[in-house]
Amino acid sequence: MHLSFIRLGALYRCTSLAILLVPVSGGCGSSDSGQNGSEDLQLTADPGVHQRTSYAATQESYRWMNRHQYKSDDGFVHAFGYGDFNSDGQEDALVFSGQFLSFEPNPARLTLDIDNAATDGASVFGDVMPGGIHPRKLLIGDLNGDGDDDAVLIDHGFDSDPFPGAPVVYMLSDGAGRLATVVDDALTGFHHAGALGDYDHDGDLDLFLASSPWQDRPHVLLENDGSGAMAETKQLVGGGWGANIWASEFLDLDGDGYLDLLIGGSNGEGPTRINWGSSSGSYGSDVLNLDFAEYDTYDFDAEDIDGDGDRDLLVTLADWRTDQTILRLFVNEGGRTFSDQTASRFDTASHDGFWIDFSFLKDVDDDGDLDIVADDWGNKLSWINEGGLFQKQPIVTD
Ligand SMILES: [Ca+2]
Ligand SMILES: [Ca+2]
Ligand SMILES: [Ca+2]
Ligand SMILES: [Ca+2]
Repeated sequence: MHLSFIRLGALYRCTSLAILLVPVSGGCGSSDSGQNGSEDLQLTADPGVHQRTSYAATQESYRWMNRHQYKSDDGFVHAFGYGDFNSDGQEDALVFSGQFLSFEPNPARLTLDIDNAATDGASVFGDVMPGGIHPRKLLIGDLNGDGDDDAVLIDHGFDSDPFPGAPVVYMLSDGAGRLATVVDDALTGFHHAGALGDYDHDGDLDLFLASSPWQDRPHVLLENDGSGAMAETKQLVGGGWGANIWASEFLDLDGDGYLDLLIGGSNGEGPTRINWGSSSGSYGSDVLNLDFAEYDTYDFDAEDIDGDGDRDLLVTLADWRTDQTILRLFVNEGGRTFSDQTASRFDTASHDGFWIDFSFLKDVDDDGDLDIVADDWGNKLSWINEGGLFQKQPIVTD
């Protein structure tokens, strides 16, 4: 059963090309100043900017764990992440579960030192755990620049009419091994996706927050003041994308030193879109659209899969009618062109279990190349990379 099935918002469709994808310039939202509130920051290219993202933090720290052990029998887990939240040098796991059609916040679970003692970490929050109503994604990164991991909860709230939304919840380190919870009620909305990245190259992590334009809550870019406090910019991403966004990541896909912003939703309402970053620090004037027909886009991953030094793109899709997952692999051919090599690199590029909320590219069999791993409702699902061909493995049940 889909957790988020509404499809509201304006139709917003641009030119889409399949198979061999070529650059699209000046497409949708072709005006890059004025009307969409874009900034003109005159940034210098930064080869390290890709690493200052929640995508990179998640990719680096991801490991398989049955996150569903932290939910109740009638609940679910999408929002989870790994980091060192109490500053002791050991990896911790922070998990937000939820319950269907609930209005009540569900307390998070923090497990400290998951490799050794695996103790409950409520004390890190002063024994008052932050909660989520329908948590969708947890963003990890150092928001306040003290070297300790912080987190941002993306939550869409009660999943039925009138979709009252949920606030953004920040969890910020205090430098002494504790996290302070900051609930931003002003940013209440149907938040299904978000991403952290230093889009303005000033060294701190900024926030892209997908919201609910059909409730007059636009998707927004927020700028960090360096302390973890976020202020809305006037930039409307993608020239005012009017539909829901189910997936978003900041990452440098073309490797030019500017963060690109990848967004996707219900592809019947609009294409999945790569908003190319530039020295202006704004998004929407230069895009590459990916047409996935009627599928929904749930996740993006970008790593060097073919070993030629550039980032290739894995898109995780779902057929909302059947819950079938469909993977699509686009190999980077340089010059912002990509070839769809799904057919030649997968034995089976689909999955018929529970829909996959997030995929991860990790070397799970320690042979030096990247495999694909995902979660099917607490069961491990993987595609092992054998010489460039991804071979689907039987599900592993804990
Ligand atoms: Ca911090
Ligand atoms: Ca910044
Ligand atoms: Ca880029
Ligand atoms: Ca590559």
